[in-house]
Amino acid sequence: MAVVLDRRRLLGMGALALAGLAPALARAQTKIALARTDALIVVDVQRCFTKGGSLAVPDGDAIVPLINDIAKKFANVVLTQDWHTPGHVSFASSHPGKKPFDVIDLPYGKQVLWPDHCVQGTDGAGLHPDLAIPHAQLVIRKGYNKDVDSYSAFLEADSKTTTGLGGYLKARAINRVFVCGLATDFCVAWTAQDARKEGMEALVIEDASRGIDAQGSLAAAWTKMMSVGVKRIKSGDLA
Ligand code: VGL
Ligand code: ZN
Repeated sequence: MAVVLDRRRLLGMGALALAGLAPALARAQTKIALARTDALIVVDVQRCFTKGGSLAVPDGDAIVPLINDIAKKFANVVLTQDWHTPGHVSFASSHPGKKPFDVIDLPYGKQVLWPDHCVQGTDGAGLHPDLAIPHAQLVIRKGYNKDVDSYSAFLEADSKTTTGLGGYLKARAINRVFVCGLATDFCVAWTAQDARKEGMEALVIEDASRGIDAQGSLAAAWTKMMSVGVKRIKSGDLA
C-alpha cells in the first residue's frame, strides 16, 4: 500500500497543528479587562438621530439595548447630547439656498449642513427613551454655541473652545475611554480623536455605533481614527 498512516502518527500531527494555533487562539480569547480608570462615552443617542428623528442614522435604534448592556460593565459612564440653538450655524435652514448635506466654508473650516436637529429643550434633543443607564455620572452637552458646531465631546469645531470634558476625566483619573453611539463617522469619530489629543487611550466599539456614511464619510473616519491610534473593537472584546 502506498500510504499508510498509523493512528499514532495522525494524533501526533494533530497535536502539533494545534500547538501551532495556540498563540493565535490565546490572542483571540484575551478580553479587555476594565478598571476604574476607564470610562464609557455614549455619544448622542438621542431621538433626533434614531427612528423618526430629523437626522435619523440608519439602524441607529439597534444599538440601544447593546449599549445598555455594555454600560453595566463600566464604573464610569458619560452621556453626550447634541444641543443646538434654534437657527444654529450647522443647519442648512440657516443658509438661504443651501440644502442638507451641502458643505460650506465657515471661519473655522468646512461645515457639512444638516437638517435642523437636536434643538435645545425639544423632544428631538432628548435621550432615546430606551436608553437605560441610571449610573451614568455626567451628561455633557455640546454644539450650544450658535456659530460653532461641535461633533466632539471634548472640543468645538473651532478646535479651541473646550467643553470641559477633558478636565473632568483627568480630575477623576480616567485615562482610557471607550466610545460608542451615533454617529460613528461624525460625533463618535471626533470624540475618539480628541480623546487621543487629550493623551488618553481611545477605543471605539464598532457594533455599538452606527454611521451616517455621507459620501464615503464612514471609511474616511476609520482611516483618520486609525492614524491617530484609536483602536477599533467589538462589544464582545470586553471582559
Ligand atoms: C452629529 C451630525 C450633526 C452626530 C451631530 O451626533 O454624529 N452628526 N450633528
Ligand atoms: Zn449636530
